[in-house]
Amino acid sequence: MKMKSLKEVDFEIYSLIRKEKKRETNKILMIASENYVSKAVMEAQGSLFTNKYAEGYPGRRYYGGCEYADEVERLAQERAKELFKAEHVNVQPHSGTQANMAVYLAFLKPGDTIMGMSLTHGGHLSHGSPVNFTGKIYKTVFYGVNKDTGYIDMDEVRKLAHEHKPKIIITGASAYPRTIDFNAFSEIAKEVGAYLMADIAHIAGLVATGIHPSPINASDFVTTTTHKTLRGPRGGVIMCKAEHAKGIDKAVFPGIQGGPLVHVIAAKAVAFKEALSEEFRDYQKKVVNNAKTLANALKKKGFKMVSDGTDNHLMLVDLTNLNITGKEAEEALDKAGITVNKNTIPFDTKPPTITSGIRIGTPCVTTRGMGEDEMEEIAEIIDKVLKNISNDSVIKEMKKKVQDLCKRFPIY
Ligand code: DSN
Repeated sequence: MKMKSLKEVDFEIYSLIRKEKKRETNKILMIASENYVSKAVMEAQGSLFTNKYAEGYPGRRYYGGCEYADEVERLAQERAKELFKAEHVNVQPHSGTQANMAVYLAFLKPGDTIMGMSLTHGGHLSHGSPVNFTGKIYKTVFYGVNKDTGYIDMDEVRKLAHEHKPKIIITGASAYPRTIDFNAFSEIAKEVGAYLMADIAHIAGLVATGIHPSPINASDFVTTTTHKTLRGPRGGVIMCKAEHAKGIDKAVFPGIQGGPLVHVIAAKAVAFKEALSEEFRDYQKKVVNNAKTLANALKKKGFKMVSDGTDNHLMLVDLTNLNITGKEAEEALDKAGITVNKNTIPFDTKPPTITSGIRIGTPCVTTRGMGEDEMEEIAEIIDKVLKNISNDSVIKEMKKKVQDLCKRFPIY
């Protein structure tokens, strides 16, 4: 077979990749769940392991020719175990939601009660949202944050757990800026005889480097994505105690998935190796410092933060005092070259398509090498844009500043 380049075979897709590269290069990406992977991760993910079928697990596959796929998967497992100090790891889930789904399939029956953080308070779709399979298959109970403090209301968690006796309690969030007390969740789960699952998709990089407390000992299951703060390829992972290993592995394959994505598992292995380095720990420290600096700078300019700040890689800005919606803020910032996402704030009165807030994260800008000075500059730009959302000349002026910052901190 004569191999042709992408440009020759499909110019449309080739051009779109070029455009995306420009977008990722020339804009300041501040979506808290995104990151820039290393070239090594991309090379592994773009490798010819995409050609290989490997249903099953290392040493017990349903296909021949898996000797190298086995080695790849074993390396990924061993590195993940070392990184998170986990007893057992499954690196096959295609995504974070698939990882969660496998835990539920393994240990719950349809109609069982699951308890998770409300989506509008910062939780995730796969933690019981009515529009997700979890909300359709299981009975759901939601806890949230305290209205005054913005912190998870552990008294409410305990009260609801005792009242509803869930089979599983889910901790972990997509838009929660504060440290999660996994031990407190564990105590409550034990009191009511529930399993505890910690979904650390957002904070995995912080957990891996000890910057956020680890839920490994406190939980029965820990799930994560690999592409957020962990800075790997898009995908999921499940970690669990050895006693649950068989159930988890059977639930992933053949329970909910067929052939694993060996090329993605190879890229996960590379990312885990990178995450074991001192340099990665330093990166995670900077991610958190940058988030704190940005949140403080915005606060000084009069911005209101849910929970009044951040302990991790993200912040949730409550825009109600500015009288603009999350949607308007997202659009105005994007025009100036800063990409964030509109986000509901706890007790939001606006729908998720509009929202009263925006979520801002620092993993991408920190990967670019930006530091505290740049966070001050970004706060200045965000402030000017959001206080002048209809003023095109201010937006233009801010766009220039964004482009200048991007030039000083190239990505690849
Ligand atoms: N994990 C969500 C996010 O935080 O962006 C998407 O599912």
